[in-house]
Order: sequence, then structure tokens, then C-alpha cells
Amino acid sequence: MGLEFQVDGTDVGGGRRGRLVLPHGVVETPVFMPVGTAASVKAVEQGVLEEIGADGMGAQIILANTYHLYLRPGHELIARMGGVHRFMSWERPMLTDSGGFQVFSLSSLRKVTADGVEFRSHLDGSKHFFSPEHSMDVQIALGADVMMVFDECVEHPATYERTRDSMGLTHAWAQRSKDHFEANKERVPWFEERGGKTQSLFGIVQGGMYADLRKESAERLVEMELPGYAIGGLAVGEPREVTREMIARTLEWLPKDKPRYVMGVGYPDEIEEYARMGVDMMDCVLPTRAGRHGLVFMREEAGGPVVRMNIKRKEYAEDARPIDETCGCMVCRRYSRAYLRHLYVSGEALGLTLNSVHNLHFYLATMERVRSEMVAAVGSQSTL
Ligand code: PRF
Ligand code: ZN
Repeated sequence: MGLEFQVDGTDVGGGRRGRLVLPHGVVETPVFMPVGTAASVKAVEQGVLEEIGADGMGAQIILANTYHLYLRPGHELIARMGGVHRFMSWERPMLTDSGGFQVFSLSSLRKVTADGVEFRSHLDGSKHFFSPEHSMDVQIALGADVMMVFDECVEHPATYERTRDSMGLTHAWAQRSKDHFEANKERVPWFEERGGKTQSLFGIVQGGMYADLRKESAERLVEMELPGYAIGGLAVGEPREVTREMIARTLEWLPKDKPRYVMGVGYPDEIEEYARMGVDMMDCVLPTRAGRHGLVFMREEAGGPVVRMNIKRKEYAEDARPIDETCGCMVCRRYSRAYLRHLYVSGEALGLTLNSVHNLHFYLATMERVRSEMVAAVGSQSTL
């Protein structure tokens, strides 16, 4: 068995609170997953990741990328080091993206055929080939709790025909991913150590901005009986209302008893909105990427709108207040805006770390609040 998923209750808006049991531990959902592209959540050390969040529970699950780890240091090296968990000393759950999206967004000179994608590395220009089978082999070697099928995320905007053809390719690749995974999943070297627990493979719904294609994609993937489903192909440049509409429609066509994951979203208010619509899992580089650019999320007042503050602005040069007076994170408890501005302006590495830690805390605390509010709502108006 790879995973168990239990929905404890459903809120009026469709949001639900649940528990996802994975080989490396239990994840309370809805959950935000920090992105650790190259087996590192950029600028934030694992020990810190384990302690952030309003209840000090830390990140429950993080994400890593097949594309990056295959290119450097190589999945075989990581397997020899005992898998990605042991390699990076992260003993909590982890998810690997399949490489599909990263090959399309980062590499150059891509050649897509029915068989797979030939591409050149963004690191050194070397030539590589990824197929669904190869992505599965790499993800099995990495050994994350959850793996993703190899897919194509169509660019935006894309015509109906282009989107339909790409989706067809994604479906064929999903079936091949599943077949190869099923045939090889017990090959994971630390299978015994985990008490026989295997990895789990999630499907990815595509279909661009066309609801009928999304419906077909969801139905086709549901037929494959995978243990969880992602909604891919969104947050690629379309207006936010379209993202929300596509998520809302797609959720209707996905099974209610399986985890539902929206890939690569979003701003703090978006992750809250999607969680309240019934999305169980989300990931995004935004909190860490913004932090490295000196952008920190905060509220001017408790319960107010989320704003993005630019810590490098001159007006903070002698501001003794923390980023957010209502935030209890380890950064806000200790450091002033003036100090953080100084670190950023001076190019000190610590500035990137502290901004990232505050932003991650802000995201995790948002989800913790949503989960606790859902419990209250579920308690009084449960539809379970
Ligand atoms: N597919 C995969 N990874 C992804 C996406 C996708 O469509 C997205 C879309 N925003 C982010 N990450 N495999
Ligand atoms: Zn803070």
C-alpha cells in the first residue's frame, strides 16, 4: 500500500479537511508543499523547515523535481546515497514532479514525439531523452512518497486542436507511466525498510482552458484508477478567474474520496480560496522566489488583505517593526524591517533566508488557519 486518504468532513463551499497517510508520515490536508527543486528548499535549511508554521509543526511535505535531480547530481547517485530522503536528511513525506513541466519550461531545443521528449540541458547544453518509462525509473530511484505521471503542459494560449492533441499525448503517457510504475514499484531499494510500503503515482488532468477537454481528461484518468489526481496546465499566464473556473469545474469530475492537487499555485489568497473549494494539495515557488527578491507577504492589520511588501524600499531603513506585527514566525519575533532591508541591500545571504522563512511561515500558517476554520464549520454544518 502506498497511501491512505481519509476525508474528515466537507465544508459548505466544498472545502474538506483530511489526512493523507504516506510511507514517511501523515499529512493534514489541505496542505501547502514548499518547493525543493534540487533537493533543497532554496535558502532554507531542513531543520528550520521542520519548525515553521503557526503551530510549529513545520512543513509536512515538500516537493522535488525529477528533471533537476536527474541532470545533477543524477538519480543513480541519489539512489546509492539511500534515496532523496536520506540524501537530504528529510524524513517527512516528499513528492516528485515528473519532469514533464520542467522539460517544457527550462530546457531548449525540445523535440516531442509520441515516444517522449528529446531536449538539451539548461545547465550545459547536453542532449537527453525523457519518456514516461524513464521518468518513472528516475522517480523510483529518488524514492519520494508520491510520484507524478509524465505529462505535457500545453503553453498558453493554445488552440483547441493543439490542446486536444497534447492532451491525447498526456493520456497515452499517463497509461505508460502507470504500467511501468506497476511493473517496477517494488524495485525501490529501501522497500523493505519502509515495511513494504510503496510509492504512489498520481495522474495529471490537462486540457488547457477548455472545459470539455478537461472533463474528458478527468474521465480518462479516473478510469486509470490512480490513488490521487492533480490538475495541471493552470497558472500558465491565464487570468485568475479562468484558473478558478477551471479548478472548480475539474473538481466536479474528480473522485471525492481521493486527494486532489493543483500544481504550481499561487498567491496566499489564491491558495486559501482553492483550499476552500476542495483542493487538498498545492505547491508553488512563490514564497521562496519572492523572498529571494526581497518581497515579503504580510497584512497591515489582522484579517486585512494580503500585501506584498518590498523590503528594499528606503522607507524601511529605520523601521524597527517586524515585517508583520501579527506574524509569530522566527523572523518576525526577532528581526526588524530595518535589519532585513540592510541585509537585502548589502547582498547578505542571510537576508534571502530570513525573507524565505517568513514567507513560507505565512503560507503554512494560512493553511493551518483554513484547516482549523474548516473543522469549526464542519462541526456545525457537516455534509459528511
Ligand atoms: N504538469 C506538471 N508539473 C507542473 C504543472 C503541470 O501542468 C504545472 C502547471 N502550473 C506546474 N507544475 N507535471
Ligand atoms: Zn513573519
